Amino acid sequence: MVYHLVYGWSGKALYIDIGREEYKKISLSSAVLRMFIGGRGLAAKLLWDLNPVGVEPLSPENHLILSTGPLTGYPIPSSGKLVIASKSPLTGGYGDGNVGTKAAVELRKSGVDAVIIKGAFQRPSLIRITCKGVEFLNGDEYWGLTAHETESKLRKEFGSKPAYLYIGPAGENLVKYATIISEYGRSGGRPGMGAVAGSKKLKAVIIEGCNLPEAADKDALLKAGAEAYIDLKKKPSYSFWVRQGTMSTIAWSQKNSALPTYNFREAVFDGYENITGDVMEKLRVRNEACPYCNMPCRNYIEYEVDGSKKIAEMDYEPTALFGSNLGISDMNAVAHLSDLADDMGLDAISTGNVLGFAIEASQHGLIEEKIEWGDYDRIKDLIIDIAHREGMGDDLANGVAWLSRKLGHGSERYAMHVKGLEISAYDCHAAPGMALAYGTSSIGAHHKDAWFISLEIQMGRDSYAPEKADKLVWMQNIRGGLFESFVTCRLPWVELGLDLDYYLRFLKAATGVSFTWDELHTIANRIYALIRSFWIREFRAKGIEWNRMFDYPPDRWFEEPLTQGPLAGSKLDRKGYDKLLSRYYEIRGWDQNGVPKKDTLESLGLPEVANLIHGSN
Ligand code: PTT
Ligand code: SF4
Repeated sequence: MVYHLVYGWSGKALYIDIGREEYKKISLSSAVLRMFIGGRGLAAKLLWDLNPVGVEPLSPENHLILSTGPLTGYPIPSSGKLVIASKSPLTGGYGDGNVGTKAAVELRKSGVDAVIIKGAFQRPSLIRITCKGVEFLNGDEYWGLTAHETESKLRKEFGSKPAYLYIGPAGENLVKYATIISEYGRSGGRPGMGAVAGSKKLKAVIIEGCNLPEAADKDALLKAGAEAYIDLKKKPSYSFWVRQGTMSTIAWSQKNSALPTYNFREAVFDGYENITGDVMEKLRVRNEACPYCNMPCRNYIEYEVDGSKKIAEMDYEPTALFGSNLGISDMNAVAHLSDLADDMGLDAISTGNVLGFAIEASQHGLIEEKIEWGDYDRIKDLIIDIAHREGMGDDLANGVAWLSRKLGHGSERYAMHVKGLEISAYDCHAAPGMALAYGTSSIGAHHKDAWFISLEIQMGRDSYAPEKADKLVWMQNIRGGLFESFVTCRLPWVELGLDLDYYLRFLKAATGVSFTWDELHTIANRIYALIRSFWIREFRAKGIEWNRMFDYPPDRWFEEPLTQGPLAGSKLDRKGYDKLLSRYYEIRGWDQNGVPKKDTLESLGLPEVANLIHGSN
């Protein structure tokens, strides 16, 4: 294969067939890198090209991808991020997640832009990636360990220099929303990337690199990075951000009737004041940053559980989903449940949703056992049972879409998911634009692609104006398309308002390419069209034709108005949502079933995708 010299990228991917214990480096052409950039874009392209159509997600033929982008690991704000992607066992579509850890930097230093893992080990194993190559190691002694135990044992055995990505019991037991964990509390890959690793009997990836890829203009990169770091520190919200990070969102969501409460039945919670950023701040013992970040938001608190003191990392989403969504108003309890999710290797958002659904279903008599809101002890045990697929946990491990299909009796109405992925922590009874963001996100209901509700508050909560769809596409392109492909943390822009034009400078200095915003938006449109096509291709392989109903949020938000708080009486309007969705498709160049049109795919440089989706004539 021809190797194209490119700055800012390595121009290579490491293809590891773990079933055969073989590996090779493959070239990534400069054309592909320029069309998809890296991270999510590159992962989507690799999955489209390499995965057999209709592959069973938990079979050896499904590929697990770790990918970085041309900005990852350089000395610019918050560049220590990595994408983990695969076909999802939870949704059957494209799935990915983002982890902020040293693993991102070590992977960049290992001489490749992506690692592609195929096959399955016969017995529990580890892989070690260094600049010299790949080693396949026995993992028997690691299988069965929790995530925290795994990190500690890896550090003891391999030292503190390498970085580690690994699964907990949930991944081993193929829980459909198991994630991949790193540095004890970083969790990535909500739609079951941990289960994909578990199905391959891959307990951990150890990465130790040597050199970052050469940048086109190192001095310009250092200069732009240094300016951006200084700018960030001068931002008015900087000091509040480093004190509370994402935890300040609890009070914000309560104030704005967006805090998921009792399985998204309500959007305000009576006990919210016990789980706020202010409470967290009082218990905080330290905060940490992902690599190259000068606005640390990883807040650790000391809390008490069963008479002993422990440390947990606190973020908004797990706090809301284990707190208000389950009727728990105690910071110690929420901290312990969040830490347990990390230790088990479970996605906290999906776990909180599944438990909320189970409590509600039990109250409707659909589950034999009566589980009460706020029953911390039972909830704690259920999390462990889910991770080990024991008792009721075996069913709960399959996610709310599966569960509601099994239980029936109208429970689909309050199964809070889109395309099978459980909803993250923003209630949308009074937020049609945010509902559309969930409806059209690339992986199912996740706020990663667009935290639209912040803009929606300025645009009018009850408005269905078409501008909301226009703005949503713009926001998705930047967040879900570009930050996920650069790959850097988006929060310097989202939370502190770092000027986006810095990223043009970073890209130019890293790659030598003078990207324009027009070109970058075209790239993002391409990534969205390719990911949508991936879903369509995989659903067709199961005999399901794609239609717009896949882009709808759950019925609860349309049918059961809020009964509490200043927005009591609010619910979504179906016709209004439908109009917004139609407008969204129009802007993206997709037909009214949500299928990218043939000429859209062709104009985005995806003729082979157009042929597969629409036929060749
Ligand atoms: C992310 C999702 C989020 S998004 C949160 S809190 W958030 C939850 N965190 C979990 C956790 O912790 N433990 C656990 N067992 N499950 C969890 N599930 C949830 O996972 C995260 C930060 C945060 S904190 C956010 S908003 C931003 N996300 C970014 C992103 O997605 N892309 C990007 N380029 N930059 C981002 N910056 C911020 O990173 P997923 P992380 Mg995570 C304990 O993984 O699958 O993407 O889902 O990434 O390293 O933990 O950083 O209020
Ligand atoms: Fe990590 Fe937070 Fe910094 Fe983003 S802002 S890089 S999530 S510490």
